[in-house]
Formats: sequence, C-alpha cells, structure tokens
Amino acid sequence: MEAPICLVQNWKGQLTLNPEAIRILEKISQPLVVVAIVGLYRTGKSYLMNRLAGQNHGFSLGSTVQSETKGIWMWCVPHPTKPTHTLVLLDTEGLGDIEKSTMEMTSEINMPGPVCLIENSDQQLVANQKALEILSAIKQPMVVVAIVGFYRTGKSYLMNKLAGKQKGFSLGSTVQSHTKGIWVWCVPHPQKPGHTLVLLDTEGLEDVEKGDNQNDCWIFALSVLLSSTFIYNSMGAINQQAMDQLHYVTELTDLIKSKSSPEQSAVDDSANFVSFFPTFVWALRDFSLELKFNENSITPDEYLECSLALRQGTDKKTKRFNEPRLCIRKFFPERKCFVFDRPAQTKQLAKLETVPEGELNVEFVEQVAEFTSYIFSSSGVKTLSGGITVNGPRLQNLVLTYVNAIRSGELPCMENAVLTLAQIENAASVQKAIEHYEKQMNQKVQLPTETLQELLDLHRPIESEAIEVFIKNSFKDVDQKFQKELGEQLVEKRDAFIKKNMDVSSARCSDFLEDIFGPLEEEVKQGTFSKPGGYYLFLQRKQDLEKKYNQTPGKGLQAEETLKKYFESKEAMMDTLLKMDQSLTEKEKQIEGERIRAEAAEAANRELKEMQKKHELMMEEKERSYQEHVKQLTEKMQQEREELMAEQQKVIAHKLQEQERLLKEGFQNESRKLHQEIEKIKSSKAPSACTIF
Ligand SMILES: Nc1nc2c(ncn2[C@@H]2O[C@H](COP(=O)(O)OP(=O)(O)OP(=O)(O)O)[C@@H](O)[C@H]2O)c(=O)[nH]1
Ligand SMILES: [Mg+2]
Repeated sequence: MEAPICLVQNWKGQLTLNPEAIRILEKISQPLVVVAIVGLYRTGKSYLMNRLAGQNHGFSLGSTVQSETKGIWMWCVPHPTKPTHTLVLLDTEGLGDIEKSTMEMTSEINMPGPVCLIENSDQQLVANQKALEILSAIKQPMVVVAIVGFYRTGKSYLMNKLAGKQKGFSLGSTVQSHTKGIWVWCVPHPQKPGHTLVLLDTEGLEDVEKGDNQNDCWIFALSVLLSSTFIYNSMGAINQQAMDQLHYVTELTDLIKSKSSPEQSAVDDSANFVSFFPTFVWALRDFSLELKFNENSITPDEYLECSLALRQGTDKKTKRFNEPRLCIRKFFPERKCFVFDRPAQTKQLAKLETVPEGELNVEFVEQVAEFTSYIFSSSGVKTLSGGITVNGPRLQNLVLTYVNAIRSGELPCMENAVLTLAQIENAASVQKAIEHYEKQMNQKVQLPTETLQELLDLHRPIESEAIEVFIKNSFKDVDQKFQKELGEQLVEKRDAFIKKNMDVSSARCSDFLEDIFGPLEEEVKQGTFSKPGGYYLFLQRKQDLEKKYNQTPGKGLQAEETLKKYFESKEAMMDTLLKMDQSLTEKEKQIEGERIRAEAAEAANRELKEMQKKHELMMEEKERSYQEHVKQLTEKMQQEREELMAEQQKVIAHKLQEQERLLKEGFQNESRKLHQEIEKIKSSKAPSACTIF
C-alpha cells in the first residue's frame, strides 16, 4: 500500500466501512501486527504513525487547529523486522474535537410541519419567535426555496410536493385566500446530505378580500431577499395579464437596497441586485397551450425567454410592456420555467390533497416530478455577498434584520444585513478564540516556568492558533474592529498568565524559604549565635542554606527576587548579630557593613538588568504578535479579494450576456446603461490592504 486508506468513515456520527479497504485486507494472507493509536485531537498521532511506517508522509497531518483525520485510517506496510508479517497501522480521528461536536449537533431538524415565520396581522409584519428559535437550532447550510404568486393558485400544494409530503402547508378549498404571511418548513435535503431544504410558502398576492394590499410588496421582496430559488407561481399562460400581475418585480428597486450608502451616482443601486438575487423559476399552472413558436416546438424555458422579448417603441403602453420584462432579465440572470397541466378533474380539485397519485393526471404527476427533481439538484445553498453561506442562525438574523427594517419604515438593505450578521458572529468568534487560548494555555503550561522566555515560547503557538480560530470564524470585520479587540484581549490574558506565573513562583519560593531558613531563624531566637564568633558562624550557615535554596528545583522565575526580599526583611536581625559579636573589632564590623552594602548594590544592578531584559523581551513579543496578526489577516484578505473578484466576474458575464441580447433586439439605450454598469463594476476597487492596530 503506497498510502493510507480510510477504513471506517465517520460521516456526521454515522460509521460506515469502506469496502475498498476491506478488499485490501482480504488480499493479505500474512499474519498481521495491528497497531492503533487513539488520543485527543491535534496531538501528533498521525505524525507518530508515519514514523512507524518509516515514512515522513502518509497519514495526512493538519497544520491548523482543526482536527484533520476523520474516522479510522489504515496503512498496511511490510513489517520492518518480521519479514513474514504485515504491519497494519490504524490512525484514528482525534477525540474531543470541538468542531466535530458542533457539526454533529446540527443534523437535528425537528419540524413535523410548517410554522408561521412572518405574521401579517393588522398590516404589520412580525417575525414569529418560535420559528426563529427552530431556525437558529439548525446549523446546516440551507437551500431556501420560496414561492410567491396570486392567491388560490396551488402554491401551498406544490410546496408540499417539494417537502415530499401529501400534507403540510395547509391548502384552502374555497375561493378565500388561505395562507397568511410567510410560512416556513425545514426538511432534510433529499439529495444533499448535511443540507437543510427550507421551504417558504407565502400568502397569495392581490386577494380582493384583504382590501389593503400594502404588504403584498413586502412579502414579494422578503421572499426574494431570503431565498436562493424564487418560484413565481401563476395560472395559465404568460400573457400580458400575467406580466401586469408581476409589477412587484419592477417595484423591487424602491423596496430593496443593496448598499447602505450608494456611492454610485451614475448607476443606480439596483445594478447590484444580480449579485445576490435568487434563481427565478416561473411555475405555470393549469397550462393548456401547446408549446409552439412559429410552428416549432419549444421548451418551457424557450417559451419564457420568448415572453421576455421587448417591444420597440417609446409610448406608455410599450413602456408598461417592457418594464417588468427588463427587470426580470436584469435582476434574475438565471431563469427557468415549468408548465403544469391541470392536476385532476374539476370536482377533485377542491380536495386535491386526498386524491391518490394514481388518480391524478399522469402528465401533471410527471411535470411535478421533473420540477421537484430540478429544484433538488439545481437549487444552491443561499449565499450572501462575500461567499457567506446561510445556515439557521444566519437565516434567523436575516429575517429579523429585514422585518425590523420594514417595521421601522426603512428599506431592507442587503449590505446592512450582512454587516449585522458579521457583528454578531465576529463577537462570538473573539469569544471562541479567547476560550481556545485559555484552555490550551491551562492545558499546556505548567506554572511556574523557570524564565519568562519559556512562558512566551509556550504562549506563542497558542496565540497563533487563537488568531486562526478567529480568522476562520469571522468575516467582514470592518476596520478589523474585532481583530483589534481580540488582540487586546489576548494581551490581557497573556499578561494575566505572566502575573500568575510570578505569583505562583513567589508563593512557592516563600514556602521553600520557610522550610529551609525556618530552623536557622529558630536558632537565632534561641541565642545560638549570640556569642563571640557567632556572626561568622551564622554567615556560614546562611551561605550553606542559600546554596540549598538555589539548588532546589521548581522555584520559577521569582527565585532571586523572593530571596532578596527575604534577606531584606532579616536585615535588622543580621545587623544585631554583627553588632553583638564581641570577637570582631569595630574596624572589622565596618568592613563587613561595606561588604553587605556592595553586595546589595550588585544585586540591585542585576535586578535592573533583568528588568531591561524583560522589557526587551516584551517589546519583541509585541512586534512578533503584531506580525502574526498581520500575516493571518493578509492571507484572509487575499482570499476575500479572490472571492470578490470571482463574484464580480460572474456578474459581469451576466450583464454582458444581457447587453448583447439588448443590442440584438435593437435597444441601444438600455444596452448603453448596462455597459456603464459593467464599467462601474470593473473600476470598483478591491478591498484595501490590511491596516490593523
Ligand atoms: N386548478 C388547480 N387547482 C389546484 C392546483 N394545485 C392545487 N389546487 C387546488 O387549489 C386550491 C388552492 O390550493 P392552495 O395550494 O391552497 O393554493 P395557494 O396558492 O396556496 O392559495 P393561497 O394560500 O390562498 O394563496 C386547493 O383546493 C388545491 O387542491 C393546480 O395545479 N390547479
Ligand atoms: Mg397557500
């Protein structure tokens, strides 16, 4: 075996055997020596196993704080000392990986049926707390499909099909509009494991009974903002009536803002819509026409595109004709159309939910199957600008931000929503990084250390990891506000460790001093040295004990300082001993006094040097830490820049395509406008280089 292979896969807590690995094992007839390694994540297990295989590479090592190995990996190599044996190395995924536990929690979607997400009561839109809580518990990436259209046109019925259920979103069987507000139903994605399919069913537009349709526009706009696939549902053909009904799309420019403060003067804000708008799917229900154009059969998509062709002319009527078409083409570059036959006999329509599939129109059943299959395979995860994928907590915040904006009379703004999200998540990322730092420091550092350098050497890689945790979990950190905050908190935490290191050391040294010098002090009290020649006798004993103290290990970096303080506190006592020693002449006592003072001066000098050294060390550390922040930030910004460029390229490609079509159709003016938009995007500046602290 050239390289290791996965033996047991661990996918979201589900263990499965890899048949390929089993086949390899089956072929080995030699006796096996099996060595397995188990332990906490990121502790060098894979590295050690590679050494057992006699290789530098093999089991993949991670260089980040994330656990690299998942499940159990196997590597069979010839036994290095037993020629007829095979050595089987089993490398396992790290235990206690925090990331894993949060990932595993995620798969729980507990929604037996739909719940109202945004209530529409008394012309007020209110986010429903219960639904928000359900959303916030789902940590998986979300594919969000919303349906919008006129009332009583079978929207809820179709959404139930997407949920794979006969019943769910409630249907009305009378002419009265049934669904109110926006309802949500989260189900496991039928084709993308680890993803959640979020279905948004909305209240029918233009219900005559409602009288006031003020919120219809908002329901339309919110559905566009929240979804990654937006289904517009209507009855019959795409005729002028259907287009007129779609006036909401032209009103989006007045309802949604992409940038909080549009810096563009020449180009309006809606030019940015295309970068975050969902895929547009038109569902035509009870469609009874033949799909033919100039005698040729056409697909539903071609039918949609034909219907979106513009008309020449400058009169009001032509303008009204062109406007919704232009908006759809400009805002929704990705478009799709599905037609559906009438599902059943008239008398069965009112109770469609209870009609067995076998009794439905065969064509309709096929069309629904084709439709659901497209939605499942083609709808992407809801993504915000900057490549930020939406999960439950993020969707929850989006709903709140948008609904609050509408309630307070502002326009929901895409950029603001992302910034709000970023603020919440970046604050949490700082917290997460600090927790990582503290946990690792407590685990890896044995206090007290012998030197400050030693403590800093341990601190450094852990600080890098903490920054990495932050960088990985944060986005759109405007002016590096949160990274600065992290920097400050890390300094605080580090200094707290430095202080603790000193405190622990001081306390320990004091204990040692008491143990070592205690008996001597006792003897002094007893008067053992209060006799001629007693002073030098005392000095001798003191020196011996000092030696003993110096040789005692584990004192930490406060050893000298504590000793000095101790002697200082005993100065008066030693002075008395010296003065009382009658065997010494005054001259000798004077000389001894000078020696003591010289020794003290020397000690003070040493202390000063120590202080300077410490200061230098801390300055170096500050610089190094700054460089680490900058390094990781620069990498992150590079990535973000690339992401942004890719997004821009995509937008430009869409706009170029539309521009070409407009030219072909003979709309020079419109084409020129698009050209301006493209130029504007091309000249928009990439995020500036990093400046922090
Ligand atoms: N003609 C026809 N009726 C349908 C179709 N699909 C569902 N229905 C029936 O139309 C009625 C309304 O269906 P719903 O799914 O509640 O319609 P809706 O668009 O959600 O209605 P509102 O929520 O009031 O906007 C029900 O009796 C359904 O059985 C369809 O494709 N064609
Ligand atoms: Mg409905």
